[in-house]
Amino acid sequence: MFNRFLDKLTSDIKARSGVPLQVPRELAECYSTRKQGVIHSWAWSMAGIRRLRATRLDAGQTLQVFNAVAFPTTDRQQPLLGIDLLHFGVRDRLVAVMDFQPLRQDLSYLERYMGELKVLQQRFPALATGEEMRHYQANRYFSPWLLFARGSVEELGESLEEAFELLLQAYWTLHDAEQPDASQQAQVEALQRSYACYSAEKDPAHGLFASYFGKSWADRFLHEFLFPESHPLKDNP
Ligand code: BLA
Repeated sequence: MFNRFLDKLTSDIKARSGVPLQVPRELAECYSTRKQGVIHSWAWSMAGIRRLRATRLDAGQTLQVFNAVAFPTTDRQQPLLGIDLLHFGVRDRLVAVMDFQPLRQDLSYLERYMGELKVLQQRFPALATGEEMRHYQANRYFSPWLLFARGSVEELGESLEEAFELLLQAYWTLHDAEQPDASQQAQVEALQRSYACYSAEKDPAHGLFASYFGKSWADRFLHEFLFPESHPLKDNP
């Protein structure tokens, strides 16, 4: 059900001359041997974005997922783009999270980057229902204006697609306006690494991946593909 989201993202990446990054074959595509399900992943780099990754999990009526994160080059302090959309078909339950994930929470940072997201939140109240977080802390790498909702396709579906397109557009506008600044590079690198470690630790998807593809695949996917900077043994640029 999220193919149109993936198509929109990839066509934007193409229009911006994104270059595919190599993803190890076993991580790029994996069929479950335990349940009905397949997971596909892609990654690109482009001007000002060192890594933009996307994942589609197709487990039929049980679960559909579209997940994507953009990691800007470290000469940019701009937030990461974070998208996590899930649909549990049997119960018709959508979980939709879309955010400009901030590296810092101080007011000047938020004021500098979150204006357009705030506008989107006001425009799509159905997608910003003040859901409680159970796994993550809301003030760590999530903005106060994230779009986060749980509900049925009928309740959320239409606004979700529209909001996704506008969110992408707003992120590109923010991205194009950003002035690279190499003087903050070490700090941004540390903050992005900390985001990756935190996200890898808290990611509620690990158990789900393990149940479909086994624990060792899930560990590898988490530390090698989703959050390579969280890898305890590798020193990633
Ligand atoms: C929640 N994300 C979830 C849940 C699952 C996933 C199973 C719990 C469902 C629930 O709360 O009802 C699944 N996450 C995935 C999958 C991938 C993944 C399959 O990363 C893999 C590719 N999560 C992100 C990003 C954001 C994010 C980039 O990966 C930011 C927008 C947010 N996911 C996010 C939030 C929740 C969530 C805020 C709710 C968690 C909570 O309640 O604390």
